[in-house]
Amino acid sequence: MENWTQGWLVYRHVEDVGNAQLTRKIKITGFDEEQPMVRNAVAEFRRGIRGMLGGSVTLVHAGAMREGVLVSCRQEIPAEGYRIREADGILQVEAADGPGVLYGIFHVLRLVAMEKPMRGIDVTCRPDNPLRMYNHWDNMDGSIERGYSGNSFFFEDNRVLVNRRTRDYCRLAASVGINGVVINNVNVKEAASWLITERYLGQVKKMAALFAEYGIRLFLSLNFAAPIELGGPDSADPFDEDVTAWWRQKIAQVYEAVPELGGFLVKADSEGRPGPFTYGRTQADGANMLADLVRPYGGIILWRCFVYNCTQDWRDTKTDRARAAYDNFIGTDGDYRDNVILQIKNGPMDFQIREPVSPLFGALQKTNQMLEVQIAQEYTGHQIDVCYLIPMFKEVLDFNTCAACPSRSECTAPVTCCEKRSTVADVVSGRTMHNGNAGICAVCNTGRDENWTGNDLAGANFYGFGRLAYDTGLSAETIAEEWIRLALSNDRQVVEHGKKILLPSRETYEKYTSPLGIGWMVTPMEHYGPSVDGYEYSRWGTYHRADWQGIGVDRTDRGTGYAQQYANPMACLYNGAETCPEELLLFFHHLPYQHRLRSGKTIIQHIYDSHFEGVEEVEEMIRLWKELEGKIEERIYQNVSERFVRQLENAREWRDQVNSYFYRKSGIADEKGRRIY
Ligand code: GCV
Repeated sequence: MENWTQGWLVYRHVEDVGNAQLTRKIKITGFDEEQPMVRNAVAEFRRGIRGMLGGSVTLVHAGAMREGVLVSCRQEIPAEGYRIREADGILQVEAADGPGVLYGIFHVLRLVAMEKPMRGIDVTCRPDNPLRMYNHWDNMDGSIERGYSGNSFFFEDNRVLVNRRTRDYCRLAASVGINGVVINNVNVKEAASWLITERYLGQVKKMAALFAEYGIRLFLSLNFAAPIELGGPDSADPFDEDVTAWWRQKIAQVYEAVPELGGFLVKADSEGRPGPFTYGRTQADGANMLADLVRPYGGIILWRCFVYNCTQDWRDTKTDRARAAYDNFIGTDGDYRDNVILQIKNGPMDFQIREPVSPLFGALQKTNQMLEVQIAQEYTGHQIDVCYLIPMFKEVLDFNTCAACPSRSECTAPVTCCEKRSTVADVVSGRTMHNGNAGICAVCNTGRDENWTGNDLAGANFYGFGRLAYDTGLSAETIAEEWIRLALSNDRQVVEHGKKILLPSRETYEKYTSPLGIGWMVTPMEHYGPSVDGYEYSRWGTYHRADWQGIGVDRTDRGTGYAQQYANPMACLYNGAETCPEELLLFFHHLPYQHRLRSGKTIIQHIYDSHFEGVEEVEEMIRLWKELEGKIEERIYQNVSERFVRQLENAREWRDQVNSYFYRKSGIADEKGRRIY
């Protein structure tokens, strides 16, 4: 029998801080009680209150209520938003639509779960981002590309699964405001191409309908070469009339069967995938062809910008993978239909533990943009190591692109801010664009493991991404605390220790892995554990360029010129070794080991120190975790403890391999005389 947990919706018994009286009854006005989202909200409410406060909840159909929850319709409230206020024993949840009702109820349940009194409350919430999505890289055979928590719960043996677990997934997603989900891998393998064929449309429809009950639109990843693969014309050229005719008929067939479908996600001309470049067309030509065909059905095309040369010669120091997204897309700015959104990875490389923000944000001025982050911990510890990623996503969202800066085209003295900020959050919220087609998505970290995410603590990323996507103003700490209280316990020590473990964990991981923004140094293909030269002489364009004198990639105007892809204030900042933020120093500069950082330390000493510190910090996390034994569910305690053993081993391996490597390259000893091999 397959078992799974309820994650942060476990609704364990909590103390009544005066909320019980307010939540014994629920009444719906202005909405049809039978509308699926409203019905699901009520069912969730009853289930949650029963679990947390005991007793039952009455659904009141008519007449006045002296105390209870009153859900009502208020057209003035923005789409997917809600207001919660209490007066005289009535807790009003007001919204204009079904998602608003669902989100409002989940908010109430969150407050009850965190033991927050609701008397006198008055809060209004609305989503900061129009699209808030999980992208799953699940394959039809049930495997998951970069999956670290078991097989897929969407697919098994080339079948689409729609069952109780699918519903629980929807509940988890909706509870944090997710409103779009791509269910299949962007690397659309043969079997997955069949998802748009008759054989599968029935099941896809079933899943899309279930998703819709929770305010979630289902999207599919599409193979750009589907016409060829599915027995249509022998081409995928977007300008070929036979090709467009094939797509027109195909898309009509898909939408007829699945009218709820949100649209398609496309990885084209990337890592061996076919695309418009194959036919001498631009990325916009490819995206627009599909966009025109899905428009009559209200569909959108999410078009990924992960386009680069993955057959580079490592001897070639001029080609720079970091430049690729910008070089391939900037020339097409303004060429896209308004139902196309360019989906851009947060950094120019590939989800490393530290990267600068992609220069496409802000540089694209007339194109809808969506931020893509990765909560699947491909390069950040495989959900064995703890790595709470919300602080990183906050940094990305807060990054000032300088797009609106008056001196964006002059090279003034490097500045870090100006009066007119234009952050990534501004861009992807659609606030700076005309039609509001924008948002955030995360490559998801779930699988069929009992606890959804492999390491229970990785649940904080699954939860936190959704919360942040809905409300980018939330702090990483607030989100961490919410998740701990909901998923682990309200116990004071659990909350405090939990935060002490989660909040610095991204920097801890960075310390024991690759230093100062250089990235990689991972075991090739697998991407867990150290291999300093693993990719150094490969075709992937991911080099550290270390020799006996120094390390780093020169991406300044004397090197690959990548720094110049940013608006001038940022370009100037990154271009100078003295002004470059130190955590990114080796991303932008090739420097001698003896180069002094602002701390007064040399680069080589920083490498040694940070690697020793990283391991010490893991030891401290383990110490804190051990103190929680008996205070949290035993299963969770054991799950995380077992992973910590592996994390410590991993951290030590990284420390020793990286330190020894650079000691051997540089011949410079550790000032503190510690053991280096
Ligand atoms: C789905 C990286 C990963 C690939 C992934 C790719 C992408 O290269 O290693 O597994 O492919 O990114 O984002 O398309």
